[in-house]
Amino acid sequence: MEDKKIIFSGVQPSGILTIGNYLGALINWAKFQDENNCIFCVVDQHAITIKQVPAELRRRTYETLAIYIACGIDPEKCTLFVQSHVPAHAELAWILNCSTMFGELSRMTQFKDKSKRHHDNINAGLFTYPVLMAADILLYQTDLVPVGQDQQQHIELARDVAARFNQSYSETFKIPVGFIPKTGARVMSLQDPLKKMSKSDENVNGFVSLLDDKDTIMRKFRRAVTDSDTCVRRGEGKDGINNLMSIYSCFTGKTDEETEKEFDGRGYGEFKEAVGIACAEGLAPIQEKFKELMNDKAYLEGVMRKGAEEANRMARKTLSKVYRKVGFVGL
Ligand code: AQP
Repeated sequence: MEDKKIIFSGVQPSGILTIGNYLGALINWAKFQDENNCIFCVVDQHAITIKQVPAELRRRTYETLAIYIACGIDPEKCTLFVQSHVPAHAELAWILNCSTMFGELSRMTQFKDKSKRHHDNINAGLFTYPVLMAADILLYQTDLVPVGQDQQQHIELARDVAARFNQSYSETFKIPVGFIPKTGARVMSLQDPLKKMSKSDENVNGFVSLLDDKDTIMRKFRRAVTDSDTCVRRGEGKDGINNLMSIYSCFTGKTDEETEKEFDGRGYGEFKEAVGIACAEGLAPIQEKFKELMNDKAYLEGVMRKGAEEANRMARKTLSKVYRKVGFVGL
């Protein structure tokens, strides 16, 4: 049992999860759950770095948890919890803030992107977001963090901060490693294939939400921005088609060669149709399970409660070690 690896990851309840969140992160989480100690969190404290409507945040927290379970993450095998139910995250983040340099945080591309997108609300939380994320990961002595490509820089920061803390105060944190999938690590917007697909994109045609119905999914793929070529083949400058080919591969398991052969002599229109169908079929069972779960709030709250107890126990252990190391008086 002792050689089981600890896996930690989370998603912000800042919108309905997209196929980017699913293919970049969630789809891999379930693969780890039989062999490892998996801890998956709904990171509501991260979500408020961008303005949220409180009632929507509350609803989306339930929805995100329900989506985790609907995607096959089993609460009997994993610890599933909500970040704000475990105060140690915010507490450790404060300590780590004091071991993180302003310059390091200034280099984070997500901060730069989000401050551009939300220029009227460049708050300190948005700036220190990666420190809270480091706390999330380090509290559980995590070995592996399955995330999409966009989080790689934040994982690097978590590693640097952990190593620095260990060096200053003696061995305290395990140094985590990021797990980034080969396909699906960076699903791009359907409207701007140079931009990452994001659940909070103001252009709803840019993303496919996990809860979109079949007609909506088909419409979004039909409208997907491509290029003036007609040949379904990967290539430079064919970002839209490259993206659709990755999505198709994730949902069907087909290689690029197989896809190119399948659509040889057929146009983009037919290919978009096929991607839409594959996606809608892949999401249908998740949507069905999701609906069932959302009708049983008591069950979801039971999962949250049990998860919070387990997570609090693990997190407290690391936090008290940290408090001792930095010289806080324990009573
Ligand atoms: N487009 C994507 N392709 C692959 N993976 C992605 N992830 C997000 N977008 C893509 C992965 O999903 C996990 C959870 O992300 P998050 O919600 O914590 O934050 P995010 O990366 O900022 O995701 P969004 O959808 O872009 O959220 P908003 O719009 O609220 O900022 C992470 O593992 C992430 O890599």
